[in-house]
Amino acid sequence: MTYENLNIAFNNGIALVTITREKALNALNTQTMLELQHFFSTDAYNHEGLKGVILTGAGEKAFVAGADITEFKGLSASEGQALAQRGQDVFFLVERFPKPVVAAVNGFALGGGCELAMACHLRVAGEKAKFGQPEVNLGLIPGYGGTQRLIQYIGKTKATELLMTADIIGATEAHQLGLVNYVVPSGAEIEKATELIEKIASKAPVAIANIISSVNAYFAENVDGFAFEVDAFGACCHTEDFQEGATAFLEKRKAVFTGK
Ligand code: DAK
Repeated sequence: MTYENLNIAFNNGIALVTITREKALNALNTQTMLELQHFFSTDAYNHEGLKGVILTGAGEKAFVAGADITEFKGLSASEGQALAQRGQDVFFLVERFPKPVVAAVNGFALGGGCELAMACHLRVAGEKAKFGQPEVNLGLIPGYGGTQRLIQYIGKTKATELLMTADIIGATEAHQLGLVNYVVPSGAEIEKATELIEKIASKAPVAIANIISSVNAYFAENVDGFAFEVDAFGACCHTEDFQEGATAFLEKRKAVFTGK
């Protein structure tokens, strides 16, 4: 696929994916969603030695200022439902990607942009970043998982308030609420995200993939997370990396993992 709205740069095993609709504050139109879907279902899997993915927005103003409002005027109920389902499916691809996906939030993360950041495994916010779910201002509710993931991150009390008031919060408050992992000076988001991915890349890849799926299992419908963890633990025991990790500990040396 030729990407029109994503710039993808692989550097030392890290994919830096930049949404490049700066004039529209990187709003998620249909094409951008298709490109994200394609990347997280094919190219990201096909890149040998990938350590992780950083998602960010072009320019200094916005990570993503929401779904593209110009596209969803006049949708029927069934069209809206179909669009929400497709969007949720794309964000599940991000959330279920077996390597770390870090959002480098460099500005507005509103509506679908906040939802995209929440679908990532970790979030690094620049100090000028702003978060919110302002859909009720448009007579809508979040459709890409925002009502669910916001509660998962910050709890029902504050999430309900933000969802109903459409209030926008800054990076420091987002950090205090547990919505973001780190706040860094503006411009240092990608550096911090890279540091996180490099740290995670020094661990056993199969274990990391099983952390991601086990954490996701906590929130999945009809899944016993504890039983899931037992199976995931078993899967790790079966790996060469577990043998290497345990042996390296006993030999008092640093483990060298191969992902097998
Ligand atoms: N969509 C399209 N264009 C957008 C946009 C958006 N979400 N946000 C900004 N832009 C465009 C503006 O229209 C403007 O375009 P031009 O006029 O220059 O052509 C350009 O980006 C710069 O924006 P502003 O001139 O407004 O810049 P300011 O600094 O004055 O304000 C702002 C920045 C972020 C506060 C403001 O742009 C703003 O309030 N933007 C909208 C934020 C918002 O409400 N986001 C959408 C949340 S709703 C659905 C599923 C999901 C969703 C919807 C439906 N279905 C399944 C149906 C999700 C919806 C959302 O995300």
